[in-house]
Order: sequence, then structure tokens, then C-alpha cells
Amino acid sequence: MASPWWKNASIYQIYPASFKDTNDDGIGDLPGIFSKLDYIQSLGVDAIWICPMYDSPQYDMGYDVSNYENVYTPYGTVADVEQIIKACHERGLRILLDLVVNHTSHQHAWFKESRSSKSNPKRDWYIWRPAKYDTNGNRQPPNNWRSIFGGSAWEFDGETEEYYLHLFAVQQPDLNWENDETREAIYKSAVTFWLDKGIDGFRVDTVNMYSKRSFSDAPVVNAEHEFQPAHTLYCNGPRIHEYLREMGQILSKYNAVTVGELPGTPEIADVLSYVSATEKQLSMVFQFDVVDIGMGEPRFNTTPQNWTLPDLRARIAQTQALAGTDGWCTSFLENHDQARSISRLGDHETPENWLLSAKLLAMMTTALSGTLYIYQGQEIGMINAPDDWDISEYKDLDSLNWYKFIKDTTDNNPTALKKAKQALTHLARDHARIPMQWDDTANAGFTTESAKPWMRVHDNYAELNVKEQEADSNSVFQFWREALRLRKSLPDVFAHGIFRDTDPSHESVFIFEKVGESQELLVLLNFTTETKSVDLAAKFGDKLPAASIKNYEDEPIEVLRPLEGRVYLLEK
Ligand code: TEU
Ligand code: CA
Repeated sequence: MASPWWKNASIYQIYPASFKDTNDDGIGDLPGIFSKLDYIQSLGVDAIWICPMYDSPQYDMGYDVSNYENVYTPYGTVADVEQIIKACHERGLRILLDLVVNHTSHQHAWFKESRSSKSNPKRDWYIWRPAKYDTNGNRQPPNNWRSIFGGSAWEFDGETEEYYLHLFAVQQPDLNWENDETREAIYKSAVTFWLDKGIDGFRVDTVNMYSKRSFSDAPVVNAEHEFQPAHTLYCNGPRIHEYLREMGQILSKYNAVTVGELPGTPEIADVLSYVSATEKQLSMVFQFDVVDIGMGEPRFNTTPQNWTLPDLRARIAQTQALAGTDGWCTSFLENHDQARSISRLGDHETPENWLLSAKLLAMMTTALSGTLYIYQGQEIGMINAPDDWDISEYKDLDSLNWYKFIKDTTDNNPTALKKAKQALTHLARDHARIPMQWDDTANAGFTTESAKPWMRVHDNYAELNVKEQEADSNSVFQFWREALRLRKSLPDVFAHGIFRDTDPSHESVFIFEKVGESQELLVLLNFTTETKSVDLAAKFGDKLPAASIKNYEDEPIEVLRPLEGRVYLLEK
């Protein structure tokens, strides 16, 4: 059987609110996406994935869906989505939507019914539990789980005097997948409604949390905190594979592709249980190993640049280990939940280092095996918000909850608040949500000059934008285009090759091989801003072949210059 289209594909992720505004309300929209399809196609990708555009009160930027079968009014209409589907297919682009079915919004009609009374037929569609009482008779949540956005994972509902579970925000109650009717309703409303409109598949949000393992207390890992991380109790529960096989049967009727998000799953055997081809559950998954680098427990409890190269390469090896199994992996460094990769892993202090870093990371990402994902703005090397932006510029509830938590628990301690702000400057999801930089006009061409963008435009848009880079043959954009073109033309080594790290403990130069059936890649990446010696003569003698991708003009045999990267293609 021929390899499916998505194995040798690059997929471009779009965040609707921040991509392109066409009606001057400062919020990106579906007509904006439609207007940029030529641009997306010019990058050379095979498909787009659009983050949630469903109706939603937007507590979590659309990951709180109040109606799966309708579109958030400021983004447009169902007809606008249909127009995009048609336009993509006319261009030979595929289109994925986001499937968010671990939870709904608290505004969803299902939840409104569920919370209305204990005897409501939809009561059991969500996860309700009675309160616990401590020895003093004080009401407590059913267990000590911490929500992913901070605080208890349970919310007390005065109406019926029970708690409901929300692994994410209070406004995102978890659906009860144990209930057969609930699953049926999810498949019909969130899945087939859109597959019938012709989409090619889904990115599946938090795909491993539908079956909870148990509701017992999580072990105390941080005694200072009231609530504890509980991934091991709510991820990868006993019925998860049964559910995904069930949903997989529907998806396979449409020949739909899926990429599931797999947090809290470091074991490769567990990963394989979702993506093994014989399982027919998911086409591929996003492992979190690489993007979680440098994060603390909780996420923002860390200091900037808290990572080493051996740590990064171990994480990459971990995700690349799927190559060669009957599962399939993905290569990505960014999405709407991650700060910008150049700011995290590269150096954006000078324009020279920024350019080198952007290309270095593009080389690494494109050279790794699996389906490649690129997030809007990554193709032009967008970076984190400047350090001096005030906390009031941050909009994400995850960032704001953390800042408030530190404020409240330290009694406004300035040192603690400074540390919290530094962590956000480095890792907040907000950085990825800064409006797309199209040109050098006011508001970066994201919206008109007189409009007020929903999130502040980056200070650097006059120098860093699409228009400028389309015209510059040495730009980050042109570099990505060329790298994606080469990757696509050589699936044997790029998408399918077997990854081998040549020296996992090396602290400054990352050298890895990719072995295909008839060819090999040798990838050299200097992650430091110093010149480093390398022993290429041992491999090549004095006949160094020309690198296929590189970020410096010439190629000395004995050194890699600051942030230098090269990809050599070798015949076996
Ligand atoms: O994210 C799930 C997830 O586990 C993390 O990426 C999470 O956002 C992060 O740890 C919080 O700091 C998905 C979506 O990608 C994210 O945007 C949503 O907020 C979340 O699910 C809830 O739907
Ligand atoms: Ca708009």
C-alpha cells in the first residue's frame, strides 16, 4: 500500500484570533485565513490545521466550546469554514480542525442541563462528586487534584451542592466519557458534523485524558501547595484505548487523519499504544518531551534558560524513537501553547544571532523524522514579547492565574513576583499569540491602523515581517521554503530516516545522523555563540561534500562557527 499523504507532509498551524483581521475589530477571522491561502501555499506546506473556531465564551481562547456545530461570531460563519475547505482542496491543500472533547464550555447546552438538577438526564454527562468534609466539618473538594491552570480541579456548584471536575479552567467541565450516550453525542456533534463538510482530519486536544484512572488523592509532590499534580491519575486511564478505537472506526470511514496531543506520557510503549498502525486509534501524536524542556513543576516555577543540550537531545531521541516502529512521529518546536522557539532555544539578542538561530532551528526541525508541524510566524522567525512588556499585556488565563497565585501566596513579595514575571517572559503561551506580522504598516498589517488588536503587536514588526522576508532571498521565510522543498523531495531520509545521535552527552554541538534506505543525512548544529571545532576530516578525508542546507556561505572542515548549522546529504 502506498504511504498515506500525511507521512511526508508539512502542516501549517493557524491561530484564528491572531492570524489576519479583515473587518477592523482587532480580532483575526476566517475571511482573513481565506485571504492568506496563497501565502500559505507559497511556503510549500501540504495542509493547514486551524485552532478552535467554534462558538465559545473564550475563557480559554476557544478551547472551551459552547457549540461544536457553530462558529464564534467574530471569526465568521459555518459558510466561511466551508469556503476555506473548498479553497484548500482546489489548491491541493488538506485541512484539519481542532477536536476539543475532553471538556466543553460551562456555557454548552449539555452542561447547562447537567448542572440544573441531580435528576436531569444529562447529569451523568459530566463528572459530579459529593463534597468531602474534614475533621472540622469544613467542605472540601473530592480529592487533592490540581487543575492544569492552577487551583483545585473541582468546582462546587451551589445549585445541586456537588462538585464537578475540570482538569483545565473552571469554565471547562470535563465530559464523562464513561456514558455511552455522551460519546455518541460527541461523535455526532463534534466529529461527523465537520467530517461531512469535507475536512481531512483533526488535531485532537488532550487525547489521553478521556478515561480517568481513579479519583484517589494524588501523591504530595509539593507540600507547600494545597493541590497536587495528578497526571498519573487522569492520563491514560483503563478505557482510553477502547474509546479511541470506537472513534477510530468513525474516522476511518472518512479516511480522516488524526494527530493527538499526548501530555504526561513519557514511556515509548505507552505512546505506541496510541499510534501503532495495527491499533487504528490515531495516525500520530504530539509528544511533549521536547516542548516541555526547561519547564518547572508547575510549568512556570522555573528560571529562564533552565536546560542543557544533552537534555534537549535526550528529549529529541525520545520522540524520534517511534521511527522504525509501525507508529508514526511528529517534529515540531512551536504551537499556540509554547513560547517562541528562537527565544527559548536560540539567541535573539542581535539581528545576526537571531537569523542564525532561526535557520539553525529550522534545520533541526526539518531534518527530524515524522510529519512536520510549523506554527504561524515561525516561518518568519517571530520571537517572544520584549522583556519590558508589562504583565497587563498578557492575556492568557494560564499566565494570569500563575501571576495571581504568586501574588496571593507570597503576600505580594516583589522578588517572587519578579521571578514569576521572568518565567512568563520566557515561557508564557501569550508569546505565540502575538498578532502575525505581515508588513511594516501600523499594527503589522494584522489589522488596520485605526483598529485595536486584541493583543499587542510586537515592537519589532517594522523589521520582522512577511513582506520584507518574501523579498529577501536570505530571509528566514525563504530558508524554510527551501528546507521544506528539499524535505518533501527526499522522504527516505527526511520523513522516514532512522535518527541516531552521535554523541548524546556533548554540551555544545549537536551532531546527528538520519539513515534511510539509500541515503543518509548528517546534521551538524552548533548551539553556542562560540566557534567549536569538529572532526569532519575523520569522516570525509579532505573531500567535504557541499552541504544541502546551511546558514553560512562557506564550509570550513575543521570548525563550526557561532550558531552554525549544516545538513549533508550522503549516498550510502
Ligand atoms: O493543551 C493541553 C495541554 O496539556 C497543555 O499544552 C496546556 O495548554 C499547558 O500545559 C497549559 O499550560 C490543550 C490546548 O492546546 C490548550 O490551548 C488548551 O488550553 C488545553 O488543551 C485545554 O483545552
Ligand atoms: Ca475580525
